[in-house]
Amino acid sequence: MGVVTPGFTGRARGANPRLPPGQYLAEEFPVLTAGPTPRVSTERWEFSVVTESGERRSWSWPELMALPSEKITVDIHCVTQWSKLDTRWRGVPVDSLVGDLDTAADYVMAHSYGGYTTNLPLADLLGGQAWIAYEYGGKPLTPEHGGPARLLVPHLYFWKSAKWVRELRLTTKDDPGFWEASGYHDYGDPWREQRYQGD
Ligand SMILES: Nc1nc2c(c(=O)[nH]1)N[C@H]1C(S)=C(S)[C@@H](COP(=O)(O)O)O[C@H]1N2
Ligand SMILES: [Mo]
Repeated sequence: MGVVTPGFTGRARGANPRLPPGQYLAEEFPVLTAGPTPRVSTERWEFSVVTESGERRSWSWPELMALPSEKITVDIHCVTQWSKLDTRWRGVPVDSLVGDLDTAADYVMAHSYGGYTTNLPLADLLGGQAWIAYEYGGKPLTPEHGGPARLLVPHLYFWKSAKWVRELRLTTKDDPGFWEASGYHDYGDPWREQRYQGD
């Protein structure tokens, strides 16, 4: 080593500043699902938030649709290294679903139809950082991408954005979810490249 070839001194040279380390730009929208795609009709769809003491709040599809929603344009980053910029969604902020619940919980386990789980700090779902998203690109979210509704937490790696989300379970302890239990990072900040446990 010791020889520096001009033009190759920095990997970041000319790189898109919106791309976290180790990521590349995807034009398409890849589908990443562990297992089959659950088909959940909006008639039987239900979403709940449950506190550590067992207090439960549930919303039917019409009830979710009746809540104020937001249009969101965000960059998303998958741990398999694709990022997609300026993705457009509509959803209900998690703040309005969890906001005034009586809880001392610091963590959340998101549970999906089909059995997928992922863990996050409660604080990362609040403050306008996370949504229950039901539209993508101006259209209803397709089943492949988590429709009728998915969690959207764009500031963390995209495996935290649970598709077909069914329940947010508030907990006082940080238990690992599906990917976290097989070695993926508990937090998953793409800007700190927290891909695996220990990163
Ligand atoms: N229920 C469920 N949610 C999931 C997954 C999954 O397998 N099941 N995969 C995760 C992973 S690893 C990624 S990168 C994104 C992919 O979302 P997409 O298929 O819409 O691109 O969903 C996340 N949410
Ligand atoms: Mo992923």
